[in-house]
Amino acid sequence: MSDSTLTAGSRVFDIDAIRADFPILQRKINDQTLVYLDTAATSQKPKQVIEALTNYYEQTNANVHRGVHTLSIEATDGYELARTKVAKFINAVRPEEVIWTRNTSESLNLVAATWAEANVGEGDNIVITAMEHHSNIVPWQHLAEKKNAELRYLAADEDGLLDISELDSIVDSRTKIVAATHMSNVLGSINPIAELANRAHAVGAVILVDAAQSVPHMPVDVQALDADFLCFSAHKMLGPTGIGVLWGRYELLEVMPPYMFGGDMILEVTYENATWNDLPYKFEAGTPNIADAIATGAAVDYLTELGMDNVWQHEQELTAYAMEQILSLDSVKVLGPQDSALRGGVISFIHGTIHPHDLGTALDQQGIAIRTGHHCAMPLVRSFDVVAAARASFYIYNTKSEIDALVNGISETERYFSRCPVA
Ligand code: 7TS
Repeated sequence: MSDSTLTAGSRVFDIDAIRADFPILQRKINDQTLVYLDTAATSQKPKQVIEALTNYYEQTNANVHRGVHTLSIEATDGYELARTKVAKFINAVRPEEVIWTRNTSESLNLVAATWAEANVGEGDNIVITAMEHHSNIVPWQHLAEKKNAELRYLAADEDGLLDISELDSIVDSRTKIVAATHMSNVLGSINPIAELANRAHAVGAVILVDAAQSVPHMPVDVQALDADFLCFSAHKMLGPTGIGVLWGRYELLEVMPPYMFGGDMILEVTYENATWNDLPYKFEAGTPNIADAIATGAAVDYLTELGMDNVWQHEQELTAYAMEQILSLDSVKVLGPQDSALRGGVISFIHGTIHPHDLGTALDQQGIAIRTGHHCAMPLVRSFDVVAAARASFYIYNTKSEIDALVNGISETERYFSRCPVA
């Protein structure tokens, strides 16, 4: 398969045309063309998203939900249209179920501080997995301590897949919430959310899905997953930084207390007290991130036009190719499922003799951007008896030639270090 022959249902997945939309891909890093393999940290942005931001500030800029003048009406319409686009993208029942937040971390904290604060009591338990990002661990540790509740973990097996053999005993009648990542940002493993949801609902618990690494890459349908809450960040899916989404089932959001207080989230205020606005505004205190919401709508348009099935297929093919190439290096161990069909486009690896930071720095000299470190999943990375790993992650703009560049870069770095005298 060449890089540009992937066919899409409705249009050709034309990698050259896609790459031409991303101005940053023209940049030289250390005199080499940028090879960007760090989308799991944040994605690059197409000109359509950048233009949505510029257009908004040049043509519309006004506050929302409060003006009768043209600019304010246009800003409000754009802001709400973006919400509707996101709702459709994840198949929400209604747009009011989509709450704008700052990022996945804030969305997770919102649920912990409102729904869980009101529903988790002493002796109850919260179930998460051993492969969570810190954002889906620390809020629960904090809540469990505060409420005298127990934090339980579903383990990962030796292939880096979620071990659900103990699901029925770990999720029990005292479980109030199961909070799990849809796709691990370290292992690439995809978790069986519908199965977790089934068990959670059987014991009267709710399920929260950390979809930071799935919504950008695969079709995600909140109804098909039978989720109760789902969180993601725009910056990992072609959108701007500083904006994210909490989706929740309407009936749950409706009875949840507010997270922050202030303008826009109230219905009526007296000197003595206040009543709360309808959804989604109850959770959107203060002037929201209007420009970035509108640009998130542009990102959703871009992905929708490509088709999420095609995005996923492209990444599956890249991942299969990358796994084959990386595993052919004797010196490298890949964390997580060795079968590329069981993972998304995130490959963390450890080199036998070269520290990840040295590898990352040497690759940067060759224009290749990867992430190194604990990937904000310290307990998981440490369970492999290391404190850091290197990670390459892929998106719509990556090609097989870039994977070749990575593999050659690793070999080149090996040759360089093998020539270094050992002190
Ligand atoms: N959950 C998962 C699964 C993530 O991968 C990340 C970010 C977050 C939550 C937090 O998202 P944020 O937008 O609130 O920061 N993951 C990464 C990463 O893997 N490298 O940098 C950020």
